[in-house]
Amino acid sequence: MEHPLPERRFSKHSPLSEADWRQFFEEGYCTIRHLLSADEVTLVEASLHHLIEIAEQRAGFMGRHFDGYFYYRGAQFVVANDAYGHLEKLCRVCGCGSADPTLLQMSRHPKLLQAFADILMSEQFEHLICQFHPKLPGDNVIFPPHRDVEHRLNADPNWSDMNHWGSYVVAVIAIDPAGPDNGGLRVVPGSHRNVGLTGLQPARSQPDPQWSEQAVCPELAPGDVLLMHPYLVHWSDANTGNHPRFSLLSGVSSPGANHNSYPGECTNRMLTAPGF
Ligand SMILES: O=C(O)CCC(=O)C(=O)O
Repeated sequence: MEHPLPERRFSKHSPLSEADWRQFFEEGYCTIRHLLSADEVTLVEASLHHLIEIAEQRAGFMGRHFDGYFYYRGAQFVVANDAYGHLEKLCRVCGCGSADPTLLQMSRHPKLLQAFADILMSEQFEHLICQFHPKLPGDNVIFPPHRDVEHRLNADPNWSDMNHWGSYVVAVIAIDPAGPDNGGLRVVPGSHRNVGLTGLQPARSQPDPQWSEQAVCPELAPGDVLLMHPYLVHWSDANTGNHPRFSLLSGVSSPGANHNSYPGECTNRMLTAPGF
């Protein structure tokens, strides 16, 4: 049976082809190749390395076995320290655009905003997520199976599906090559279907044994973007490879869907896609 599709209203400047757009609604995800240029990737990479240096310096003040978060310029660094009080792992930096203007700029890249407008069917949206995931080899950072809507609901029990098609989209911007060998994202095509806000259970508490077999791990090159539907089941395993898997995440919601503040002074801003 064909999955129903919304009416496409903002295709004019969108970097998504008709096939990409359909795939997003039919399978729950799609990719955009080379959204960032090589020069833009290099700039982002330098900024992300700087965030790691900040994490290493500041973690020293947090003490032995510290496992929690601290703020720097409004960005929330989620870290764990070892027995000597050194940084053991940097799990993520939420609201990282607060700490670095390049990251904010790239998380609001004009082409990305045009894709967001196309998916959310609105030229305006609220910027909620601007996040760095380092996923260094051996750091053992994992993201268990979940649907992003679970996080939206945890943050805001009054979260509303304003556009009736999920009202949220996240872009995972690859800064390093990403795939099954370095803890790449695994997505379960079609797992966003027949899911709604009412009675939603965490994917973790009701795992479907078929997810592991059905999951795919899209290979991404630096500058590529994976777009995910908020009801899509996804996860990532530890990076057991030899190369980092840096990604910059940017997530936006339909106006009126969210009623909570997200970490980072760069978040909760209403954005308008250019050119419409
Ligand atoms: O970056 C990853 O490996 C996982 C990201 C993810 O699952 C999320 O942010 O919802």
